Amino acid sequence: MKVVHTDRHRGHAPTVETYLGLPEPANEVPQRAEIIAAALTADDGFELVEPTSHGEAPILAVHDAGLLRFLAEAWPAAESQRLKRDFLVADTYPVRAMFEGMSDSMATARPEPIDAGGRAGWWGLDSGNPITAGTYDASRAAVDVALTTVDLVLGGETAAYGLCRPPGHHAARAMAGGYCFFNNAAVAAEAIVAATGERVAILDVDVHHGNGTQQIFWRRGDVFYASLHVDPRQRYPFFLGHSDETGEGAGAGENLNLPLPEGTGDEAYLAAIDRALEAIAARPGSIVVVSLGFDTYELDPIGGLSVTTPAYHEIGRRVAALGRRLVILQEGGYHRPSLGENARAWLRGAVGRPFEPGSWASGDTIARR
Ligand code: OKP
Ligand code: ZN
Repeated sequence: MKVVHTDRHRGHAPTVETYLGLPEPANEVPQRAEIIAAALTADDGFELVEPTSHGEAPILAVHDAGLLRFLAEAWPAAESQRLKRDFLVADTYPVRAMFEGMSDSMATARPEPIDAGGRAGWWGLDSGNPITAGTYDASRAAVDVALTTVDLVLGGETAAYGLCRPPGHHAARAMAGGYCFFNNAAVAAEAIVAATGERVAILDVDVHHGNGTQQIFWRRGDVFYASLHVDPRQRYPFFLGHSDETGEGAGAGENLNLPLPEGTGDEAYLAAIDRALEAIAARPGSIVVVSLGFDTYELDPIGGLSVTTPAYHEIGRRVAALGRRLVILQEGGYHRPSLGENARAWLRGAVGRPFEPGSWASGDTIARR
């Protein structure tokens, strides 16, 4: 299987994120992608290739031009304001209740702030998403990784894997958040629709609900979004991801949320995967975009579910058994010692190779139960 990867992700290198107002070690760090790339390099079934540049147009097909402009300008603007810190997070967010009773245009057509902290609130969802000096370039590279993975599959590969970093599924049309800046999977799905005229399904198996992907395709009948995730009342992004969110307009019935209670293990998770796969199989189309997260893992520090390494192999196998071509794009996964093995297991399952667990860097054996 071809693996699209570039060192440009390293530009986004936060060391700290804020959580409930206090600094903590960052979760979404360069080492995540390095560990996965190393594990796949060591397995001779994978071939690493560099992405090619695809420009701004495919991004602007799903994102507001203002978001792109903000992300390009955020760091230089923070520097010229002489903010003495090595990352930017918002000061103030335009929360709905601020505009209660006022017409919609009061919330949507106020002038964009000039101050970096206000502007980050205008374009951002949460205070745990640091923007650093290299964030914009790394985020553009992640989109190029996703689009190059699409090119490989449109060019005839049955499945290809894009090692996107930073991830993308929390980024909405006009909003960054949750370690995400551009929605790599949404850009990919849109590019597939544009190139093929076919319907596309997105299967999101990151532990968090992909609120951004849901939002982008909410009224679209040509892109089906199915997501398995921990109950949003218990985890980020908190305000979307419930099972009664099914889409509207042309997209009515084309959004499937399968929230799972904290602690859910392999058996119930695999049953939910089958529900999502049945829904995809019932719809036309020959390509599935997978938003692949390993933060469902039993030891993930922020996840909350309890999926194991052998289950990842089985999930990859079942997804491939759809008989559709797969554009597999990396989202989250924060238990770094297991990331390489979990990626190998999933991707080997997806190409019909046997589960052959290696060992983690830590030497832990829990993955082999
Ligand atoms: C991104 B993706 C942890 C706070 C976590 C944001 C989580 C974003 C996850 N202390 N806040 O879906 O893996
Ligand atoms: Zn996640």
